[in-house]
This record gives sequence, C-alpha cells and structure tokens, in this order.
Amino acid sequence: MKIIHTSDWHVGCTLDYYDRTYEHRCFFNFLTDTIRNENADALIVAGDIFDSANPTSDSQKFLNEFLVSLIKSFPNLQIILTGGNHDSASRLAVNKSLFELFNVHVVSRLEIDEHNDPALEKLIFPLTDKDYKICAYCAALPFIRRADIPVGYAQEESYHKDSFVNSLYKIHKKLFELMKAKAVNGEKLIIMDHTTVQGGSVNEDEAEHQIVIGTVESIDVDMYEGFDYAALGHIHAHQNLGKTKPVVYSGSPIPLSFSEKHYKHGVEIIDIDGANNLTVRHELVPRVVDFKTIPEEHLPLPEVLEYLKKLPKSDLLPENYPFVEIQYLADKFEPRIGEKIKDAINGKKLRFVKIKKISREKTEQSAEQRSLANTVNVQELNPGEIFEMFYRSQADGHDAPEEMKRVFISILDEVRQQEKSGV
Ligand SMILES: [Mn+2]
Repeated sequence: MKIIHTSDWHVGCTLDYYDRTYEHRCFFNFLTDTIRNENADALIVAGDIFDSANPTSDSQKFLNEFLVSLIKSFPNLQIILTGGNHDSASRLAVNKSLFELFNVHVVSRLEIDEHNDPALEKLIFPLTDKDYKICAYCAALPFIRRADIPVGYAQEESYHKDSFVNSLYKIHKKLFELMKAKAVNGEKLIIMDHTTVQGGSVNEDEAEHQIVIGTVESIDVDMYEGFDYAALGHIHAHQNLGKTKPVVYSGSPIPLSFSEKHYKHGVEIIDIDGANNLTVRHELVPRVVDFKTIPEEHLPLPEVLEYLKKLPKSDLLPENYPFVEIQYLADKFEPRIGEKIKDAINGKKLRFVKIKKISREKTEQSAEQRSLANTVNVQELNPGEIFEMFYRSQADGHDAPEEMKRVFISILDEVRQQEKSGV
C-alpha cells in the first residue's frame, strides 16, 4: 500500500499581506496528481493545517472544497489530519463528524477518558490496501500542550526530569504497546506527531548548526523506537532524523518565509510492498512562485537602486510574480529608503516583501553567526528555544545554565496559567 505524508500546509498564510492561495491551489493540484499517479491508499497530514487559530471563512471553504474533491476523485482514500500548534483544536474539529462519514479523520486534540487518562485508543487508525487488508496502524497524535495532560499523569515514570516530557514519553510508550497488540500479522506501526525532536535542524543546508538542542519541550528521537515510521510536522525543513527506522519531517509544501526559500519542499511517499518492506522517498513540490533576494551581492543603496531600475521586463502573470527581498549594504542612516526602493521598482513584475539591511559589521561576522541570524523562523520555535537562542546571542554563544532554563519555563508556565484563568 502507499501512504502520502505531508504537514505544515498553513492554509490562509500570507507573506507581508500578499495572498498565497495560488501557491496552495497549485500544491493541492500537485497532491491530487500524486495521489492518482501513486495510486495512494492514504493521505496523512501532521499538523498546522491552517496558519491561524482563526482561519477566515474563505480559508475554511478552500480546505473543505479540496477535501471534498479528494473524496469524490478517490472514494477509497483514507485521510487523517491532525492539529498543529497553529491550529485551534476546537475550530479544526468543526466538521469532524461530517468528514468521518467519508473516511476523513480529524484529530485536533488529545482527548481525556473517564479514568482521567489520555484517550489513546481513539488515536489509532487501521490503514488498508485496495483489498481492504490492514497493512499498517497509524497513531495520529495532535500537537500536545502542557495543559492537555491530566495532573499527575506520568508521576510514576522517570524518563525525564520534566513532568511534561515524562508524560509525552508515557503516551508514546502506551501507544506503541496498544498498537503492537493489534499488529499480530506484522502490520507496520506508524505514528504522526507535531513536535520538536532533538537534533532536528531548522535549516537542512546547515545541518551542523543544530539549533534545536536541549530545550525542555523538545523530545528525543529514541521516543519513536519500535515504530516503523514517524510522520512528523512542525519543523519546515525536510529531514530524516531516524537512526534505524525513518523519523521524517516532510517539511512544509511551500516556503512560509524568506528563511525557508532554500528548503526542498515536498511530500513523502511511503510504500509498504507485498513482502512487508517499508520504503520512503521525498517527492519535490514544484515551486510556482520564486523567492528572490536581490541584488545577490552586497551593494550600497545607490547601486542597489540603479540595479532595480534596470531589472529586465518579464511576461509573468501576476500570480507568478516573485516575492522579493531587497538587500543593501548600510553604513549610514538612509532617509526615505522604502519610498526610494518603491520608486525604483515601480511597474516591475515582482512582489516587494522586505528590505534586508546588511551592516558592515555583520558582513565581518562569521558565516555561522550570519546563518543563525538569517535562517530561523521564530514562529516555528517554542519559547524555550527562543530563550536559549537569545541567551546564546547575548553570552558569546554560551548555553544558558540549566537552572536558568528551569526558571524561565516555570515563569512561562505561570504566565500561561494566568492567561488561561483570565488574570
Ligand atoms: Mn508549521
């Protein structure tokens, strides 16, 4: 059987107020073609379906129409969508019971059962091939927030010093046991998760700069031991972190920001063959709108303005106009820079997104510092990670002491509790 794994669609996202619907529509067309060409049996989407917890009615309609088109074109396709940190658990679940009728399962939150335990059985779905033979079991874990875990849930466990991470370990272990008991005929065990795994890099081209390290809310890759495939979402750069079995971030299908323009955006095609071997390959999503940083060289503003004025004409349609970041080398204050740039690009077929000021000092910084400064999408990091990055930036690259991280997390928890209780 074939399963397609993707994540982080962020339907409804904009880039500096520019609409991205065209790119999503092209992606949905690509996905439809891929499901047809691969003769896929299942589509699993690991979180961040919408960009916002309050998607517009247009965004919701757009997603619903796509799902309906899939149901019509592929009546036997099984679809599982999980909630990510960008999604609202209750909003994503609005059409849950309707979609259930058509083999589309929406798992937006971790439910709690009558024993005050996470309702893990509800997260497990059998996946079948064309002959209705179960080939795999899929555990669909949505993004889990601290507040989702019942108080005292993993008290007796001691995988980790942080009680939240301890709970996550317990959930994964219990899910594995439940699934293992079902898989009496060697069915494959797949887990969907929307989380930060330690060692995951936010920039696949610079894998040595592993930014996501040691934060309380990130989990170890060993948590997926025993599973045949972990279908991850949350980090937008495609990567496989598995040591023996695949633990894969499919990555987002389109770049959400300029820092993601070099990512190899795509989807994963998982194949379980007749001999029960599982293989996976990454299929690239064609880039329909370019992301350009111009000029490529670091030039002072007057030369940049000349360069922009001389940009050649193109016959692109408006929906294909590239997103453009304009960079210039700054040594002094430049008044009215936005206006000057807008004048220089007037009538050019591009979408101006932002100005990137390169300071002379910065060009003298090490390449490593620059890549750290330029490649992190803050929205995809949790507060603990941002705190650690900030600490390192202020402390010549030294890691924050453990005690300080704990204090930060406890303050953060307190603030969240206060927000929840409306204080
Ligand atoms: Mn995301």
